[in-house]
Formats: sequence, structure tokens, C-alpha cells
Amino acid sequence: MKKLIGFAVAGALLVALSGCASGGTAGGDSVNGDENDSLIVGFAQVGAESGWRTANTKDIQSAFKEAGIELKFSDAQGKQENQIKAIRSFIQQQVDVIAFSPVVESGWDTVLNEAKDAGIPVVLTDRSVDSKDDSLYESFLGSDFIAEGEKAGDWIKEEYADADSVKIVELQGTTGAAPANDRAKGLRDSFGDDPKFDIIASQTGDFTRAGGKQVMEAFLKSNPEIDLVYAHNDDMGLGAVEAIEAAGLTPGTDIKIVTVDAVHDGMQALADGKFNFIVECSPLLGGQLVEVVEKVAAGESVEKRIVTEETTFTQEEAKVALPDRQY
Ligand code: GYE
Repeated sequence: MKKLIGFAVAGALLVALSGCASGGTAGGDSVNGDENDSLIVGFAQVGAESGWRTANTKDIQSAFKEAGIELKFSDAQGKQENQIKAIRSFIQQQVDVIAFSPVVESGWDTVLNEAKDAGIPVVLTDRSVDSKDDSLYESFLGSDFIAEGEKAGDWIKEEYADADSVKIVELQGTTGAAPANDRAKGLRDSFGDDPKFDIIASQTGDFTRAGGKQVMEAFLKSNPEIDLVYAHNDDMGLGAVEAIEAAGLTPGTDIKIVTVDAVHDGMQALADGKFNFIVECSPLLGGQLVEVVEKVAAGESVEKRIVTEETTFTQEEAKVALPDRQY
């Protein structure tokens, strides 16, 4: 098989030398009927911004290792330009399949068309693109972020069923990222036009603990009355806990906190009473990604959209789930 891969690389060089943008060997064709150890997959990860991302990277790396598939891993450090460079490099190397988790939703058509022209199938994992042309990727595997925002909103509605008004501050994820856009939308969809739910401030904390802390400090300074923090991930919620405590208030009691993810530190904060509710978003996508990649490489058809199954956790449920939590 090494010979075939060598051939594919030589093919890519020829294509590059002749300045021809299309006509590369289809990655999938060169592996038909072969063993996994001949497959090479390029994976362009977002970065290492959160506990979720760390668990996701670990799970993907070990799933591919277990399946005997070579994974070329690239960390974009949160920058779309780095991801585009990584994808171009994977195309140049004629990998069999490219998988990636787009930092932001927009601006992918050019590079995805380059992959298509080179005959290399692309699988989206975790986050989606807003491209109109869905022939640019084979499948999108990941959570339904709008549903996650709705679940957060539904809990808030129940929790505050008897209140006259609820003042909410929102710590948004990375600007332009699918989970930031959709978790914001889902919450608002759940509230509908009920004026009692008042989102008094909303700003990005970039999905990081430090970002969440900094934005929450500013929110606390300019808003004397805050009932609840809606954080698009656990890390920003944990940053908010620090800011709330530093302001002499008790997180979970004086100011309630609802987050998304359910990574270990978030679940611990929930079990400790510092968070009030978490909507789960599973980072364990590795096994399913391997399955999709294997099928795509073998030329088999795959579902265009594969939605991850997820639950929610109250404080009591977190105490029960914590001991068996994998991440
Ligand atoms: O919720 C957040 C991470 O894309 C679902 O990215 C993922 C999000 C996750 O930084 O913690």
C-alpha cells in the first residue's frame, strides 16, 4: 500500500508542478478494499480552548489509533487562517480523507472546493459550515446546538415559573462559531416573546475560562442586578464563578449559572452547588468519526447529518454521574 500512497503523493506533486488545480487522484479510490493501516486522514482541530476540546482531541486521537488509521493532526490555535493552511497542506499531501471542526461557520467554500477538485472527501465534525453547497462535504457529525440552547431556556422557564422578571447575562462562545450562534438562538427560541426573560448583557468570552471571568467581571460592574448567567460552555461558567466569588457573592445561590458541555470540572461545580444546570454536549466523537471516515474512504454512502445523543444534568444528577464520568 505504501507504493500506492507514494504514487498519490507523486501525483500531487505533478499536479502542483503542472499548475493544474484539478485532476488529483481521488483519495477514496486509492484505498478501496485495503486495510485500515493504509488509510491516512488529515484532521484540523480548532485548538485547545476548553476542557471539552481537550477531551475531544484525546478521544479522536485514541479512536484513530485503535482503528489503525494514520491521523495527521493539526491544531489551528483558534484561527481560521491556520485551519485553511492545514487543509491545503492535507490536500497537497493527498491524504485519503480530511476531517475538521471549523473554528467559525463562514468562509470555507474556496478551500472546500479545492479539496473537492483534488478528489479528497471532507467530513465535518463537531461544528458545521454555513456553505450553501452541501456537496462540499460528505457528512456533518456533531451536536444540535440549537436544541442545546432550547434545553437551557426550558430549564430557566421552569426554574423561574413564578418570578415576575429574570435578568440574564450571556457569555457567548467564539464569535461566528456555530455553537455560539446556535446556543444564542436556541435560548431565545425557547423564551419566545415572553418579556419576563430579559437578556440584559451578552458578550463573547471566547469559550475560555479567562474570557468568561473577564467578561463576567465587567458584567458585574455595570449591572447591579443579575439573576442568572447563561454560559455557552462550562469553562466560561467556571470563569464566571471566580468573578462572582471575587465580588463577594455566592455562585449558584445569589446568581444562578446554566452552562453547556458537562465536562468534569463543570460537573464538579454543579455537584458542589456552584452551577445550577448543565446541558450536555458530548466531545466523544472519535468512534463515530472513524466509522464515517472508513465508509467515505471505501466509497460507501453515509448520512449527511449525524446528530450526537445528549442529556442534561441537575445538581443531584451530577452527583450521581460524576464518579463514572470519562472526561
Ligand atoms: O462546547 C466548547 C468548545 O464546538 C461544541 O467548543 C464545541 C464547543 C464546546 O470550546 O467548550
